[in-house]
Amino acid sequence: MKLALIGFGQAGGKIVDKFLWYDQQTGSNIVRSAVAVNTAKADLIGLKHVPNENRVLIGQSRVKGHGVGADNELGAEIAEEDIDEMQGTIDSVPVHEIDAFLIVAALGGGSGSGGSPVLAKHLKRIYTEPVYGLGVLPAADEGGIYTLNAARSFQTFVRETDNLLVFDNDAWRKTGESIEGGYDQINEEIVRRFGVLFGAGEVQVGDDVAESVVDSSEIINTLAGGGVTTVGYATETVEPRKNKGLLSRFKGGEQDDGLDSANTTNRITSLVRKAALGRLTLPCEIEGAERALVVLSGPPEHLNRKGIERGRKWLEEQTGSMEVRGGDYPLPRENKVAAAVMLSGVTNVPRIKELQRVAIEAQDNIEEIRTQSEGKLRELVEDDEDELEPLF
Ligand SMILES: Nc1nc2c(ncn2[C@@H]2O[C@H](COP(=O)(O)OP(=O)(O)OP(=O)(O)O)[C@@H](O)[C@H]2O)c(=O)[nH]1
Ligand SMILES: [Mg+2]
Repeated sequence: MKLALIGFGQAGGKIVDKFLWYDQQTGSNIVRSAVAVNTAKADLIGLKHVPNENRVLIGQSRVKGHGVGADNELGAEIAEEDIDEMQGTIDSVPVHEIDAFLIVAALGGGSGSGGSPVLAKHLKRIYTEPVYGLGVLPAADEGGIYTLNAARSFQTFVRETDNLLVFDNDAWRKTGESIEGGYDQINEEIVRRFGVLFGAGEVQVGDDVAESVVDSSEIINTLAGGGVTTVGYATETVEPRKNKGLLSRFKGGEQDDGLDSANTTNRITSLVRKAALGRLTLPCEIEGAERALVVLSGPPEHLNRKGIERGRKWLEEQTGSMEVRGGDYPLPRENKVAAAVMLSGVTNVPRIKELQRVAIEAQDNIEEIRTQSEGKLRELVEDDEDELEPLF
């Protein structure tokens, strides 16, 4: 399907930049337009692929191009004030050519965390196309303020979007590696997972004929109804037909694909299991997910309807949902088969409960410390007031 991507804040901008890179690499053709919005000038300059004219600096009169320093209330205020500046650039998006908007932001900071729910609300008022969010949660050890920002933004962003796709930095940190150095890899993981899904709905009629190609309407219907979405992914390397053909000809063997269909079916079902039970973009219990979509990508001779059908049935049993869709995404030149599983409307998410608990604790602490220090400052300064005259 075709998307208008809007990256809000530093992480949002970097991830959108990476989506453009992914599009170039794979020819997946999902990004119809890409916009980056930020209060920090340096972050916008640092982008590589987002066109210059689509980089929008907001809040200049308030923060002089230096970011909002993780103050997401300020981020939200600035977004409200400068909504026309953003809209001015979004006006250049050929809306009749897109299937949806996708606003990408990290929820732990300030600009994207505060601004993206404001932008989502605005876009939903103006356009009939769905407005989705892709929200990145902070790692658990980033501290109280990031957690508090994320919990407040999450709550609002879910409400203001047609669906919120979530990626949890905490689940993806590699041990022993600084998260800073790891962001590039994490961002690649993000665009690969969501890219395969959105790319699936972009197969052209007349492309290598698939058994049951996923259409963008199936992605939209899986996301419809709102809530929170998580994505699983698993791959296995296979031998592409070209090499196989050469090899078998060399050996004087059979000329057809020579693939055992039972093997193909088994491989597909086991990949679907691995994808759904392995690490999800937002770890959660898959039982109770309202809707799901299974996409199998890879060389067409390694895909079959029976495998997808079995994987789909298995997912129905596991989630208890009656709305599990499935299909192919043929990629003739790939040397791997991949299963991407999108679980929408998940509700059993311990990580979100924990995030909210820590956020409430942080909020109470911040309030208490503020009251205490006001008292202490008064003690420090006013103790002398009997004996000293203030200057004015
Ligand atoms: N996945 C991912 N997360 C990132 C990246 N950079 C920062 N983060 C996370 O994003 C959060 C900070 O959000 P930023 O996007 O830097 O904040 P911002 O929207 O620019 O807001 P301000 O800097 O406060 O103006 C932290 O929780 C980080 O963990 C990135 O490249 N990838
Ligand atoms: Mg920033």
